[in-house]
Order: sequence, then structure tokens, then C-alpha cells
Amino acid sequence: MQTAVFQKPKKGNYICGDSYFFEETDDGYICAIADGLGSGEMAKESSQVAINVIKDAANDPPEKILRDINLALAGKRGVVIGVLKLDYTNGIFSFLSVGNIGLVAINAEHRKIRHISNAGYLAGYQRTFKFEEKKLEPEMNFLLFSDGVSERELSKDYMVTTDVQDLITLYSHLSSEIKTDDTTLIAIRYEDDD
Ligand SMILES: [Mn+2]
Repeated sequence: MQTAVFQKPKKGNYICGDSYFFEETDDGYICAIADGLGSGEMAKESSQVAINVIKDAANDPPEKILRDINLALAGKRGVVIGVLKLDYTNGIFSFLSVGNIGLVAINAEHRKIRHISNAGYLAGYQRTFKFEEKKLEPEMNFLLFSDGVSERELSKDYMVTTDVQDLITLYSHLSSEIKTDDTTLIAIRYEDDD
């Protein structure tokens, strides 16, 4: 697995309200983004709380992860989240989301599988969520992103670049210099190593 990350705060801010983490395990991989409502320090605090929960509960069912995030967010700002998991053993990937964290999977033929995000956010009580499982193909790219990444940017040709570090470097040069929202773009390369 290769993972490359671009992150930049909204114009005029020093702190990005998005948080993320990724980790490879023996038989899988997990990557998550949380986007705290609003911006700045308080948004960051909430998104980091959510990411810490996801780290600790990575193998729990979606309902439990969301319940734990809700508990941890009591008295804090809400978040939207997206959690991508790859399961090498069973050859599937899953995406758990609440709100608009985007996912695009791109296969070896450059066919894009776009996850349609749902409305809502987590802020101390249960919300509806989306959980999807799909077949993991050899040589796939994944783009996981917060809503600072625009549709126009996502449709650019270089978004299918297989070298994810190159892709992120291109994004940092070619995307709009001024971000109207906190922006996180994570590019992930999966090659069937077996
Ligand atoms: Mn945002």
C-alpha cells in the first residue's frame, strides 16, 4: 500500500479542521477522514476526537464506531466522517460514512466508482449512515477527500495517476491556491502483493 496526503486549511486559517489517519495491518488497511463542523481550533478538536475513536475501534461494527464517536463528541462540535477499509483476505473494500466525505475508487482500466455521500453529521446522537462493501480488484487507486476538494478538481485527468505521491504533488501545484474550505485529499494505491 502507498498513501500520500495533501492537507491545507481554509483561507485565513492556520489550523485545518479536518483530521485523518491511515494504517496497514496484516490482512487489511484502514484510512479515515473526519471534518469538524466550522473551522479552526474547535473544528480540529472534534475531528481529532472522532479519529481517535476510529483508531481504537477500527474492527468494531459501524453502529458501535458511530455510537462511540457520538459519546466522545458530547459538548463538542459535530463532525462528518468517512472510513475506508480494505480486507485483503476476503477481497473487499468497505466505506462507512456520515455526511460528505467523498470516496472514488479507480480500477486498472481507469473506471471510476464514485461513492455518493449522504447528508448529516455526528453531534452527540445517532444519525443515519451509509455502509457499502465492494469487490477489491488488483491495482486500484482510492481517493478519499473532504469537501474542500472540488468536483472540478476531481475530474482532472491526473486524478487517475497510479503513483499516488505524484498525484498529490500534481494536486498541490494544480489545484486552486485559495481554499474556500479546509481541504484533505488522500490518495491510496493498492497492488495485489500476493
Ligand atoms: Mn469541510
